[in-house]
Amino acid sequence: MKTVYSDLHGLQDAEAEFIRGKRVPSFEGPRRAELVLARVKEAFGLESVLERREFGLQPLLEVHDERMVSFLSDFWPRWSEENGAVDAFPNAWPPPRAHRRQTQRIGAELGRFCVDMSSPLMEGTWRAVSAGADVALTAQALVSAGDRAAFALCRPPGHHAGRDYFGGYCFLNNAAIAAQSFIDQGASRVAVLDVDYHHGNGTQDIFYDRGDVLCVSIHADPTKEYPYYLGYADETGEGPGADANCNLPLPWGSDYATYGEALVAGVSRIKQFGAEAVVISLGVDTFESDPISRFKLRSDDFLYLGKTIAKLNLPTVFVMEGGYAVEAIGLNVVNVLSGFEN
Ligand code: SP5
Ligand code: ZN
Repeated sequence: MKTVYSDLHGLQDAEAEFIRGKRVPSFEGPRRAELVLARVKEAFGLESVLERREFGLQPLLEVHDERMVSFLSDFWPRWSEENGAVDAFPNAWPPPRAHRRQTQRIGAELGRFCVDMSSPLMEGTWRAVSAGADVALTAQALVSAGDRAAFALCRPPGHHAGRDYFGGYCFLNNAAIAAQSFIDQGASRVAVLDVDYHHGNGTQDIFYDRGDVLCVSIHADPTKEYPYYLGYADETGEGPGADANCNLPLPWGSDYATYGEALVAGVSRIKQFGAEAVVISLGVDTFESDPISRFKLRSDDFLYLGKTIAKLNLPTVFVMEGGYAVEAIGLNVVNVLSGFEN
């Protein structure tokens, strides 16, 4: 399997995030992708890694609000002129029923789009995240040109980014952008299977009222875990998207015995739906030693995860999402991909 990678991800390099009132070193950083890349090269060979091609803004605007995309691309000069070269966190958010009229303060506008305190904007954010979207689109293009599968080694991740908001370390929804691209190339039904520990709230948000993209997410119970406000089993889609959303929340402490059952259920939903291609939001933060998560998957379990996904027998784009146990992230990702291939 080919892997698509761009080192521009390194421009998103947050020093810190805020967890339970404390400023702590960011769990999401460049080392994650570097370590995955190193393992991929060992497992699949140096020549299996390709640079991204550039696709421009249009594919981003198919799934994201134009105002958010231009906010992200134009943010830094305005912010740094006012505040200096300091990572940008919001400190105000519009309450429910607030006015939509634009303020004259960049920090106040930031709170309209940024939903939490884990995802600072910095000088290189736009270049990093637009390169990440191109990585996903390049992998999608390989698959649409006939490769059975490809791995988009995206960083930062994307599945928490909705149509017009970002957060959870995510800015542009790489998996949604790839899924939409299959549709734009003529597929009538596509599925996104999100195996990250956290609910793929952004992806769900983007496709919730659409019947052409089925979203299936297996994740920790949102009553206890980020993203909290979405990810419940009774969210099944609306309008033309009725019954095209499937959430499979699992309790803290779930191991592969429990996880594997949900995975088989999710995979059979995708078969039933009649998807012509699948995009996997590949987070490995379900790993037992993940520092911010509470599932109990072992490294070998990721082989089975990959094997089960392969049973779909569909053109498959893997898109990197979470996973913060950096010492094992490369092994866990490569296990999914190898399990899929063998
Ligand atoms: C893509 C992705 O995996 N994003 C995850 C964002 C999670 N942000 C909230 C983290 C809350 C951590 N709470 C538990 C801390 C244990 N020390
Ligand atoms: Zn996650």
